[in-house]
Amino acid sequence: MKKKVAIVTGASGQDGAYLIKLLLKKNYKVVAALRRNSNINTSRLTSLGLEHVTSNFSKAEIELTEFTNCANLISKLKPSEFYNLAAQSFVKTSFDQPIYTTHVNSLGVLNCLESIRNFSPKTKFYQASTSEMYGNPINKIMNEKTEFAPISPYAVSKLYSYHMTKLYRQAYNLFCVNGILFNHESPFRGQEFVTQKIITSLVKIKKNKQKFLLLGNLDSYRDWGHAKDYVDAMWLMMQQKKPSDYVISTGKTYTIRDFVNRSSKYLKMNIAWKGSGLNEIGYDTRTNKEIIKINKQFYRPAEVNYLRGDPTKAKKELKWRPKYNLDSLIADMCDAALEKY
Ligand code: NAP
Ligand code: F7E
Repeated sequence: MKKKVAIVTGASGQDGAYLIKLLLKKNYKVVAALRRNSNINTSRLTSLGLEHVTSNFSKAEIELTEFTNCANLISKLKPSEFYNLAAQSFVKTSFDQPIYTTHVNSLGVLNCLESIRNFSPKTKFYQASTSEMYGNPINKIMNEKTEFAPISPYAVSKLYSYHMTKLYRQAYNLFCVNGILFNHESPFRGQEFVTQKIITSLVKIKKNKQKFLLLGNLDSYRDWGHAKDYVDAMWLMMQQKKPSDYVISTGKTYTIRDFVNRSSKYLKMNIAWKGSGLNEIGYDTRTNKEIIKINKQFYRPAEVNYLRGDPTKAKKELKWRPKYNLDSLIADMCDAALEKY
């Protein structure tokens, strides 16, 4: 039987690497779509053994904001599945670069959708939508029916593509799905995101390679899962008879402070807190040394305070079964950091 071809944008990112590995395991021919960089930045792919071109794995250049790049790649390969994971994905940066963020996260997605509509209408399309689109709703648990009220340029840009993805499904009958994914982490998580920053810093502090961990708002709640589980859900969405949108989350939520406490416990560090607001500190109870400080620069102009997703639809319709919980996610990230540093 002829192998299915899948294109994955954002292939150098956290999810891209895990998804490509999964698709290759499922016997796809995979094209890793990457943008030009002055340095080779495919270390995540390399660490999964994906360095060289093989009969099933190749690389292609794509800059999402360049329509011709999207159109040429899609019209040439006419893939069975197109996973759009590329984005300016850091919420804080979106406040400093709102126009760039919108170009990539909104118009870039429209470039892909238009290319599929015009040149390969049988291609199934996955859009990496996000729980950030909810903002701060009244509901304490969010599902596919919860109203969106985005409060960052990132979230607004993603809401545009969410609606476009839905529109191309409804207006042109294309197979287009939105995965509304809540925060997901892994040893591949970028250094600037809070989970990786906490774990990497605690490991370095433990090994006397760093003095302090500087954080922003400790009181926001996040629903954190493992990226490996979440790429399974992406693939499952694309195998359904009918395209639809799905929330992917754990259903549990914890504060940033909880995440620090659980990570330090795993690393056998004893941290206690004192003070409040900008004056709060975390200190090592054995040495009395201050190791965590709050710094205003890590606060955002507007904050999503509480995220907790209801994955009932995905569990029922996709039979999605995540394997990790918060503690096994933390263990995986800590073990990787301990080995690295
Ligand atoms: P990530 O690690 O930041 O990866 C983003 C990828 O997009 C990188 O490969 C990056 O390439 C690429 N990219 C950025 N701008 C591009 C452009 N103009 N043209 C082509 N490629 C571009 O993100 P992630 O955590 O894997 O997330 C994957 C997707 O899911 C993103 O769309 C993100 O917004 C969304 N999402 C993530 C989460 C989460 O918790 N991780 C939750 C919900 C939704 P470079 O390496 O060259 O920079
Ligand atoms: O922040 C707080 C911060 O940057 C989480 C992206 O993948 O998930 C991610 O977005 C929370 C926020 O992720 C620091 O204020 C405190 O409340 O790890 P984060 P995010 O903004 O939730 C969503 C679903 C996506 O779609 C995004 O692409 O942690 N926080 N102190 C801090 N955050 C950071 N980064 N650094 C701090 O020092």
